[in-house]
Amino acid sequence: MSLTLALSKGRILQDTLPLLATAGIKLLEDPERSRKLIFPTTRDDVRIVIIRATDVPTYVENGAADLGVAGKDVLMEHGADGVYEPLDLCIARCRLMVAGPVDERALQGRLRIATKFVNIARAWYASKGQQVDLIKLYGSMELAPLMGLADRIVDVVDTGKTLTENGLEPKELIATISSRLIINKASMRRQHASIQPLIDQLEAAVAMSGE
Ligand code: PRT
Ligand code: MG
Repeated sequence: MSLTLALSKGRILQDTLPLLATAGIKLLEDPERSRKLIFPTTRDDVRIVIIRATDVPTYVENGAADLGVAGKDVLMEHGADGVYEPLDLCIARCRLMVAGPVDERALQGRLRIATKFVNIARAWYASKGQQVDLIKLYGSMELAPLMGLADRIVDVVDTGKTLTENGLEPKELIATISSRLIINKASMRRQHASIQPLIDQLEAAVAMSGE
């Protein structure tokens, strides 16, 4: 039996690799410099697939990958009931925020909210009993208020530089975010003997990196 781990390029890959190294899992080739999508590792029984961040929960939920690493924002948006989420890897930290123009006139009527996180935004405003119009975007949310497409955006914020440079500011904090290890439920039963030690090693690595 072998394990397939789903990761996304960029910050999640960069921050997960050092944690995997402590479990003896290293890539033989740099995915950032390759067009391949499946990568063997130094462990014969572990391979890594590189996919879009938002696709990681789908692969793991359906068992196409046994394990994955995904931002809590992505898990909240996807609805992660179908997977186990045993470990906070404490990487790729950021905040999920409502943001809007620094200079804004008094808002009237239904707010127009532009976001790629429509489920999160819907739940957030529903919890406040506020009726809003949601506008689904796939990127560059910061542009929407500047162009008059929306009053506010819901997006993840790290340094806040992107907001500032576009005349926006955080208005409300929805959640603090970090990336989580997720595991397919059937894999967890069938391959417990190889998955549990991996969780334990990653947990130790996370604890070490926090010290
Ligand atoms: O980029 P792509 O469309 O392929 O997918 P993605 O954006 O979902 O993936 P990726 O790799 O960019 O992000 C993966 C995960 O990293 C997200 O799901 C978050 O959990 C986490 N993360 C941490 C972030 C950031 N920090 C972050 N800053 N994700 C995105 N950003 C964006 C932010 O929205 C802004 O547009 O980066 C830009 C710079 O942020 P500031 O605040 O530092 O200016
Ligand atoms: Mg991105």
